[in-house]
Amino acid sequence: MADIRNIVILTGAGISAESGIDTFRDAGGLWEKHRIEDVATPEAFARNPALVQGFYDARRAALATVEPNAAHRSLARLEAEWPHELLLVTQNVDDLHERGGVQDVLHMHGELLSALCGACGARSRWDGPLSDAPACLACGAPALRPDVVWFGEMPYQMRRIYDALARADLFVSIGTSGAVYPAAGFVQEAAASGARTLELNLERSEGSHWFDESRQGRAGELVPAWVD
Ligand code: BJW
Repeated sequence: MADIRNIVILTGAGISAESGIDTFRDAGGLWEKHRIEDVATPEAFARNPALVQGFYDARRAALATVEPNAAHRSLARLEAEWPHELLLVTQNVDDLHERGGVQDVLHMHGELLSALCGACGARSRWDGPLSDAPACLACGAPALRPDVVWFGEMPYQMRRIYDALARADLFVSIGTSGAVYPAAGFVQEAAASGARTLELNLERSEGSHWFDESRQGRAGELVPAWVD
């Protein structure tokens, strides 16, 4: 790593799997139990808000029962010790990176423990059931929605992410299937800027061929081994 200064790390559901959080596309994953069109689009929320809120409320409740794992803690150690620029971008809506000790996490697909005002866009921390959420503190609109990025919506902080990818010397993707854009395209962005690219995943992802190197295994083992 002697010639590396700027690092961008992208994480996905696989990094939280060993903590006991369901991934989306693995066998038994969330998209086997729920149809995307029923729970993860703005149209689904407009059609049946109670169903969508119930889906997210169950995942919020489950979050309180799990703990960060060795992979989350290793990234916290790397962040604390890395002397140059490091941006951790997660597609995950859980808070396990923060609870594992990472100071600065960019949640590009939003956060379970946050509510979003559909009227004015204000975001507020809310860890209770969404049906009990108060009116928006900023504009008074009564109905808040999950603060997550659904299909067809713009992920958060794309400018900051693309700027970091343009400066990156190393891009590392951890525990993501590479099935969802724009995150699936970050490896090509980073490579086009001259970064070295590394994938750490249980199996080869859909975009595995774009990486300079791909290591297969559990994040709880691969990530600490890479950080050390
Ligand atoms: C382990 C492990 C262990 C397991 N250790 N590994 C181009 C072509 C076609 C379509 C599109 C396109 N560009 C955009 C689109 C549309 C769409 C899209 O990508 N569709 C695809 C299905 C093709 N994208 C969007 O709509 C996005 N918005 C958008 O593009 O806006 C326009 C725009 C244009 C230009 C620039 C910027 C924006 C929004 C996407 C929102 C995704 N939302 C979700 C739900 C969030 C809320 C929630 O959590 O409910 O985000 S969907 C779901 O998938 C969730 C995840 O963050 C995301 C990615 O999943 P992830 O993390 O990869 O999980 P899995 O389950 O897929 O994979 C887990 C991996 O871990 C597996 O590989 C396992 O092997 C591995 N693993 N155990 C290590 N122990």
